[in-house]
Amino acid sequence: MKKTLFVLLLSLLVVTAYVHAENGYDLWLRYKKIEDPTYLNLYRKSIAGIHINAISPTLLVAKKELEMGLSGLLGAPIKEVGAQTDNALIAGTPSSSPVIKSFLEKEKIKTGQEGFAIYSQTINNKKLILIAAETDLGVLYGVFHFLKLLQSHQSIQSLSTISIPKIQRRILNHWDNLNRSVERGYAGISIWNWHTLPDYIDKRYIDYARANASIGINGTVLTNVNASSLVLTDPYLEKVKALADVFRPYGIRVYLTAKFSAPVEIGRLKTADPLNPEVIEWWKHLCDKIYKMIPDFGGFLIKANSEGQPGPQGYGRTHADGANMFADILAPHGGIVMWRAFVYDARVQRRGEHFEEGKKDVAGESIASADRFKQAYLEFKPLDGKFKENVLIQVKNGPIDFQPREPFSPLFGAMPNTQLMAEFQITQEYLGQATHLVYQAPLYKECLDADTYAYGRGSTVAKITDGSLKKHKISAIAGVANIGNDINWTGHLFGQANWYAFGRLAWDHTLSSETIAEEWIRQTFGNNPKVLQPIQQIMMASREAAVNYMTPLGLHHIMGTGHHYGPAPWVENAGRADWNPVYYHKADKKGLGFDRTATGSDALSQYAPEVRKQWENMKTCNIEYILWFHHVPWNYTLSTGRSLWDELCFRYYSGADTVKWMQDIWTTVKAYIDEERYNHVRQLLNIQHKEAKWWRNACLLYFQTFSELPIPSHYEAPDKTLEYYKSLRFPHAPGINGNL
Ligand code: BDP
Repeated sequence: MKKTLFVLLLSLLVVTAYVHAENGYDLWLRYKKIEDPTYLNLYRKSIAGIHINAISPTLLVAKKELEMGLSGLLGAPIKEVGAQTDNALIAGTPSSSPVIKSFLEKEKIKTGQEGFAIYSQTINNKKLILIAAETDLGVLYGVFHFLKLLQSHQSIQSLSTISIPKIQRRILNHWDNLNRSVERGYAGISIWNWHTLPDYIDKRYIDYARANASIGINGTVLTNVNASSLVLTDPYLEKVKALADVFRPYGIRVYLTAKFSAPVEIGRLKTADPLNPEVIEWWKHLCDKIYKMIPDFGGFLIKANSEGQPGPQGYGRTHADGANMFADILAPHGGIVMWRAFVYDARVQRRGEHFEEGKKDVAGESIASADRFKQAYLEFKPLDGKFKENVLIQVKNGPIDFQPREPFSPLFGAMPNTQLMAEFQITQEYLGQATHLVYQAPLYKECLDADTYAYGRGSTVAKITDGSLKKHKISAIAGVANIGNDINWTGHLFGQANWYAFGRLAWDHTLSSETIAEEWIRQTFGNNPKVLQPIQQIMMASREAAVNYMTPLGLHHIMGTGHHYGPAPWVENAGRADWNPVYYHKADKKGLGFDRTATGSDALSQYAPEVRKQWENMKTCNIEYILWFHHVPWNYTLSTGRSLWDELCFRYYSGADTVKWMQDIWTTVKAYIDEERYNHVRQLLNIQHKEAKWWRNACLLYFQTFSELPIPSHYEAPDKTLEYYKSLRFPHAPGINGNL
């Protein structure tokens, strides 16, 4: 008897532990049984069973997902029913289902290549829910949308939704190396286990595909932009093919990074000159091979003549020559070239060289007016209109490098005859890496909604990226992934929200950050308002807080060298002038900030007159960008009524205080979520608060050596000296090659 009781108790314990164990692996696709009886009964009543004629691999995975999702959410296995059953849920395309066919025809609904329609219909006196699309992939997207409605307690009574993505290619960029280290990755090692591929298909690959499909991501670049040509060799292509086969039913195409020097490195040619016939032939042969193995291969992402990567300029050719060579080869296969505009090499002096008045750099620009900010525009604008139809120029959101806040890159408004795609960073290289909670939708939106004025008012970065302004043929958007093999995928649980937000905005850039946060929270933590509201508040405040405790008022690039972890505004000895924080903040006795007006580097001249006009005047320049464009005197009175120095103190302190507030708010959700995830976030918020104060103290003490002004006495004084902060070293900080 005792023994039975013990076994019973033990199994109960195991079950409870299982039920409550939430390590984050399931992402936003948790499909837990709906607890609220009102919704549970309503949904059970409205869905008698499902009807999907799974005639293709994509419809099959859609069916499986629906079965898994509904069984989980409704707490009982879902039945398959006939199409004539009252309350049947029917999902399909015109080829898989006559009901769907006549519905789409009757309603004249067009869903295109990837869109879907979800409608409540009464047909022959039977109430039906239809998930209809012209393509199988549209059905899969519709299924995920429908499951989201249930997970987030939405009404499914009178459905009439049509959803079509605004951007065609919604792509993750993995900066993953073949040795499984991840450049700027903070969530473990790469999820691609190259060693066991192609024979071993990790369940993660499938769950990765499900997660991406659920938010509409339809492409993945598997390898680092700092590329290895090895991935283009036969054994690796076999592995790439295995992944492509896994992802195909989920509508995800595989892309690779192509190292420009591959013909020399693995092809034994003497040159990689893009105009050399042998080189062209070599790439052509390679691409023929790839497409035989992977017929839907997406194409190449290329980082060339940037940060030491080889490129066409090494052969006296232009970016256009390089990109077009690939374009011609990929075109017959339907592939595209994503050519990155992240370049800043040519015109900045190396260490030991000095600015010399009148000296000209390679492009004829005076070196004294050099500014890394201007480089991409200077190199790419002259090439506008010179790229082939299947080339996209991939432009980082800002002109420098994924800083906590950047103005939009001037290139977005400068190339009317070129397809431009925006690149965002999901991984938080400069945003606290994987220990800070920073919800990035507001950052993405700030850029996407920015008006370039290039083609009149309303020429937003979003409309340039989605191709609608200039009626471009191909549109795309990229996000640098924050995914690794950590159990919860992203290191910080809230990193998942950034992956989610990128996908949602790639699908529909008009969604608000609040809406996306709400969707994510409901699916990730449940629908209790006592969870939803506080977490949404935390998320919405988090990005501005990070800007304030790291780089307020337009400061940028003042982080530690190499690993980019923590503050180091004092660094002045890095290998290139423009790797040094001092190059960017230009603090001196007079003031702070980079003069990019006509009296300075004149980078502002790269923007449309409307934008330039606003930002070139210290009085009208948004305070958030002021130090991006002006060298502001310490005692200058800003629009807030405070002097620059006082405002700087105010922002640094309020940034760190906001993190304290986030910690307090987080404690209020304790009773309503599982212990595991509660404690995970609680501990990381402690780190974030500690590091926010570190940033604040180190930066203020350093800038104080120039301003010579006191930190107002009502603030808590820094508890360490500037020397202490300067002495800190982090040789094993994660995210740089070799540091796994
Ligand atoms: C910078 C990263 C570096 C990347 C580079 C890039 O520090 O690791 O290789 O961007 O985008 O942000 O190519």
